[in-house]
Amino acid sequence: MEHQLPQLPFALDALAPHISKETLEYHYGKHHQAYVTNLNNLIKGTEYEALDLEAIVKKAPAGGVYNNAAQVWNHTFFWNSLKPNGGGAPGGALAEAINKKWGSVDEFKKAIQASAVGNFGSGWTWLVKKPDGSVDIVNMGAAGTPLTTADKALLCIDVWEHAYYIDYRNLRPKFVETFLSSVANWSFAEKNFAG
Ligand code: MN3
Repeated sequence: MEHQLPQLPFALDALAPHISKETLEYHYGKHHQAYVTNLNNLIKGTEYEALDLEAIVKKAPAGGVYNNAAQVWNHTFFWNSLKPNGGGAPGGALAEAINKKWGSVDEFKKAIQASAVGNFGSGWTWLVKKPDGSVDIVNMGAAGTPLTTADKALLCIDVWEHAYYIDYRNLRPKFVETFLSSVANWSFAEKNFAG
């Protein structure tokens, strides 16, 4: 099957000034698009051609097919982890699970901020639901994704430099802080936690 760049769930300028239109033109329009294009080229004539995206991520060994498929899936998940006028705090059952693990939403925010800032090099910081129903923060490098683990992804932060360099230059801590305060999509995470 031919993989497509999904629609962004908001306008390119809808997250400004926190995440600029220019960042999204590159990050969505060029980086995410390139992963889609690369994946389509790599799977031509292979066993992966007939599989959907999640099946490819789960099946492909380390290498180009895996990297591009996982990056396509991760970026789509990341766009859904963002929303205009987001931030604030999670609610409902997710908030209860967060309180149980970290004591409070504020302590959780400190923990995910520290994890994302400390995720060395290019990668992803995930809030996940574990098989026992508890929540945790997982750092992954490169194209790492919870899809290949027993955990369920709830929300993610892309900490590749291309996610923040135009707006924040080298200041990843400021980018993560702004993600949490202004654009995190907690209703998406709550839905994933419930599902
Ligand atoms: Mn990215």
